[in-house]
This record gives sequence, structure tokens and C-alpha cells, in this order.
Amino acid sequence: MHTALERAAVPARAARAPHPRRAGFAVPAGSTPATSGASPAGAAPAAALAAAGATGSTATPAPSLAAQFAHDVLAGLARRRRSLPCRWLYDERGSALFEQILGLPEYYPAEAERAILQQAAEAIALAAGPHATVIELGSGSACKTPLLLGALDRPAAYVPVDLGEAVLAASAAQLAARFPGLPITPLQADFTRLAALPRRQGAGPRLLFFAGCTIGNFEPDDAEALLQRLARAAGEGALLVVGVDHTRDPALLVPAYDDSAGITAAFNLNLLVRINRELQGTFDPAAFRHFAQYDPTEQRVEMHLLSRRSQRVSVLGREFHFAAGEAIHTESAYKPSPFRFVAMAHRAGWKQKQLWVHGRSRFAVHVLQVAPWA
Ligand code: AVI
Repeated sequence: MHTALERAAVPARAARAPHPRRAGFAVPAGSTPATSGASPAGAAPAAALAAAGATGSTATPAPSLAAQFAHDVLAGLARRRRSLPCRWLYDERGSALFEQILGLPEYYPAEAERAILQQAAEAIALAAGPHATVIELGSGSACKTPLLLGALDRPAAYVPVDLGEAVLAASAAQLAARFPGLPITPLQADFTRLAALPRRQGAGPRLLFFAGCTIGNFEPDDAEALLQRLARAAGEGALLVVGVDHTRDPALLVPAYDDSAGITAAFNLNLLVRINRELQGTFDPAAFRHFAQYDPTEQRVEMHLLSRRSQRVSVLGREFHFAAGEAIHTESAYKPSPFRFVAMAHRAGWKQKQLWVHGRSRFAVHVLQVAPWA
């Protein structure tokens, strides 16, 4: 397999960005995407933020998770073009299936990002300098984190932020064994809803690590708003190491989201099982099929569940009729051009410092820094 890595020339600094809009660090309900490998939970309790040394001590109050799920499902199924937010794919079974997806031969982003970090970690570490506080957003199993932590010059602390309690504990224990002496303070939270970012633990900058192209699961406006909130909360000089998939080749993209072993199909269909369990749904998962397609105009891969026949389904006592072939859109994975992504990051208050592109797939790791004007 061709795994050439290209260090792309960083485009000349674009014209000064318009001053980003003032934005808080809370995200409106319903605009959160899936977090990598984690089952969603509510916003972090204030105590959790304080324990992790966050600069603020409050989180945005949110309706209970069950209420959010019920709302999203009833509203999403009632739409003319039915759709469900992809964050709900990650219950316990969905998270386990997603971990399996990461190991699939067709799912190139995982391997491409690993290859990039293996080769680029030293240069990223040089950009960060000594004593960085590493904050990993949606850390999941944190399987690529050692590549970064191992290269950094005396990192001051590592703060994994994730919704899954068990996955946080497991990854923190593994990393503690691997990096004895490194302060590790897991933060169980939805990183899109943090009222503030964890405090810097040393003289170095905050280094935000957002792996796995999860940014692509946000709608572009939401991605930009998130980047903007992160820039404001992280402060001048902070770095963001973010995986972004720029692949345009349908021959790579479609199998990555519709693998031959059927794991992604099971991951998608599991959403119906979850609705049945948690919302008194009557879906017959066998009466739906997984479908993935690449839309080059939107620059995104879409996952859908297609009704195999005309059927009625009820959720929380509400009836929905599906025509044969009718779709529920369950996930978008945006694959923006590098130019489009960098322009968005720039509007959000980040300047590009490094860009690493995987030769075959065009998966990339961008190293961004909060611009002085943000
Ligand atoms: C979590 N996220 C980055 C994955 C992706 O590639 O968009 C989710 C996924 N869906 C299907 N396969 C993987």
C-alpha cells in the first residue's frame, strides 16, 4: 500500500480574517455531532469541570439526554426528508461497533492518521514547545495519543475529554502506565458544551488534539462555530491538531462507509435498535438497509437507512409511515477541500502552521494556532 506522506506547503497567510463574532462556548441543543467512540452523556457537571481545572466552573445546562433523544427522534422522523443526528449512533453497542470500524481495512482514515502522526509528531512537538497542556477532544480510546505525547517536550498535563466514563478510565489508566509522572485528569463531558477549557498546567500552551476527522460530522456552520469557540477559549498561542479528511475518490470513500464485513451497516442499523429500546419504538431493523453515498457537490459522504418496504412504525406512541425506498439520513461526513477547510479555520480565528497530507487517501492533519486577532 502506498503510504507516502506529504508535508504540504502551508499556504501563504491569507488576508486578515474578519474579527470573529463574539461567541460563548455553549452550542445550541441539537447541533452536536457524534463524538469519536463515545456514548453521549449530558453536559459535564460543574464539579467535573472544576476537578479538571477548567477556568470556569459551570457547564451549559442541558435537557436530560433521554429528553434530547426523544425530541431529536420525533422531530427528525416527522421531517419531509427524515434525518437523525449522528451523535445518537453512539450508545454502548454503537461505540463498540465504531471501535471495530477503526480496525477495518476499508476505513482508511484511522490508518492514514496514524501514519501521519508517526511521521509528523516531532515537528508538531517543535511547534508546541515545552510544557504543553494537551487537551484531547472526544478522546475515545485515545489510541493515537501516545504518538503525540511521546514526541512532546515535557508535556505539563494530559486532559482527555469524553462522554464515556468507562472509556475515559481505561484510556487514562493505559496512558498513566505508559507515561508515568504525566498528570492525567480525565474530564467526562461533551466537549461541544464545555463552559471553559481546562486550565494550562505549565508555562507551555494549550494543545488541543481533535483526532479522527470528527470535525467532518458537524454541519459546516456548526464546525466553524465550534472552531471559533475553541479559539476564543484556548487563547492566543494555543495549538489545535485536527484530523480532516480531504478525500474525493468515491472508490475509497464509499467502501469506507459501507464495508464488506457489514460492520458499518450494523453500526447504522443499531440506531433503530436503540430507538426501540429507549423510546418504545417498533422498528424492524431487518426491514431497513444501510446505504452510503458520496455527494461531490456537498463534499460529503452520507449514511442513510432505507426502508425495504412500505411500513408503519411507532415511536413513543407516534406513528410514522415509510414508503418503500424512503430514507432516514443518519450521518454526514464532510470531506472539504483543504482550501475550504483552511478558509473556515481562518474565519474562526486560527492560522495554519502545518499541514500533513496522506499520499493515497488525502486524509490530513492540520496544525493550527490561535491567531493574535482572535
Ligand atoms: C466519528 N467519525 C469521524 C466517523 C466518520 O468517519 O465520519 C464516523 C463513522 N461513520 C461511519 N464510519 C465511521
